[in-house]
This record gives sequence, structure tokens and C-alpha cells, in this order.
Amino acid sequence: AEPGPGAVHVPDWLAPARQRALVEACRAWARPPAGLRTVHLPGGGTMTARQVCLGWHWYPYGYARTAVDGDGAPVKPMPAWLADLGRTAVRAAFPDGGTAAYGVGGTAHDDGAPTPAYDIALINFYGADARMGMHRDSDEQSTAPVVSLSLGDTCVFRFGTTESRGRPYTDIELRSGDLMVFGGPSRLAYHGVPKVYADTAPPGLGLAGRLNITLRVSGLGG
Ligand code: MD5
Ligand code: FE
Repeated sequence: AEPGPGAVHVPDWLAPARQRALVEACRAWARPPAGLRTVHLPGGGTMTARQVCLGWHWYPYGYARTAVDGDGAPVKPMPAWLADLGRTAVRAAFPDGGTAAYGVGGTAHDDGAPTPAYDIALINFYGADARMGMHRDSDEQSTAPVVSLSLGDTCVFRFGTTESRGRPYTDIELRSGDLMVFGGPSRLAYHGVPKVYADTAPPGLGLAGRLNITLRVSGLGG
């Protein structure tokens, strides 16, 4: 299903055992050093979703190799298996390579050159009251698609335009195991998470709340 050009939603992409393994991995990544933290915005606001990073550490607004707005420790490495999962996800979302329609795909994105490896994972943890305001992801130096994996509670994901934070937008429910890929014209679209539905995680996942794993290409080099 395609909420917009280059944006693909693949419901139920992760099998239950895969979801459990990812939740377990997130638990380990959340531990210090460079673990789960609260993000403070330069304007004085606080993000209600807490975050941990792999590969490169995101801060408002850039990337570093250490948790510059946390405990200052080196960011945890991006595991090769998670980078591979990113590439596999893009192939699943764009089975034809997507190059003709959107300039994105599993092996090539904007110019026919091989897509560089996924080298960033940003993991957001949403409690029942957490939200994410409308924003664009523009701190990467690469046009490669962003891969989003949802675990735990169902949320409303709001997908807008590249023009403004406001209407028009499309609201989509994302459930545990869903994949979304944002490429081509959707790579820089405004988006947010206005609502998390408490206690909707699959029983047996062992997660209260929502986890979102985004896989990205930094374009920053080694
Ligand atoms: C989430 N995370 O559900 C979302 C999933 C973030 C964030 O927004 O910045 O950590 S990533 C959704 C995304 C990425 C890139 C482009 C678009 C959506 N889009 O065009 O809609 O926690
Ligand atoms: Fe985002």
C-alpha cells in the first residue's frame, strides 16, 4: 500500500519471533553507556519519545560519534545484521527496484549508483502519552530511503507533504511488525506520531509501549 509517492507500507512484515528478537536487542541497546535518553530541543522543548542511537548519534540537529547531548560516551556500533535488514526492507518495499517510478530501490537510489550501507539506527521508545510533532528528517547527507519498523503498541502515523507541517496529510495506523519505507519524493515529507494506543501490543511481545526503529544512510562516510 502506498500512502504517497515513494512511501510504502508493508503491514505485518516482521514475524512474531523476529519482533521478539528486535525488542530484546533494543533492551540491550537502551542500557548505558550511550543508552536511552531524553532529547532536549534547542527551543526549550523536550521530546516525549525517548531515544537511543546506533552507528551515529543524532542530536538536534546533526550527527556525532558520541552521545553529545547524553553521557558523552561513544555511540554503539551499527550491527551488520541490522544494516542488512535495512537493505532487505527496501527490496521488500520496492520489488522492482523502484528506480523507474521513484528513483529509489534496493540496489540503487537516485543516480543508479549502489545504495551505501545503512549505517544509522535511531530507536524511539513511546510510552502511552508520547507523541512526535510534525517534522522532516533532513540531517542525513543521503537521499537513500528511510526504513521504519514498528514494535509494540499501535500508533497513528501522520504522513504529510514536503511543503508544510499542516494539511493535507494522511493518517495511517502502524501496528507491531509493520514496515514503512520512505523514499524518493517522500524522503523529505513532513510526518509525525500524534497518538499511541495504550495496551495494544501483541501479547507475548513483552513490551508496554511502542518502539520504532528507523534505519538510515548517513552519507557521512566511514
Ligand atoms: C516513528 N520516527 O514512528 C518515526 C518513524 C523520527 C521519526 O519520525 O524522525 O525518528 S520514521 C518516519 C519517516 C522518516 C522519513 C520520512 C518520512 C517518515 N516521511 O516522509 O513521512 O518514530
Ligand atoms: Fe522523522
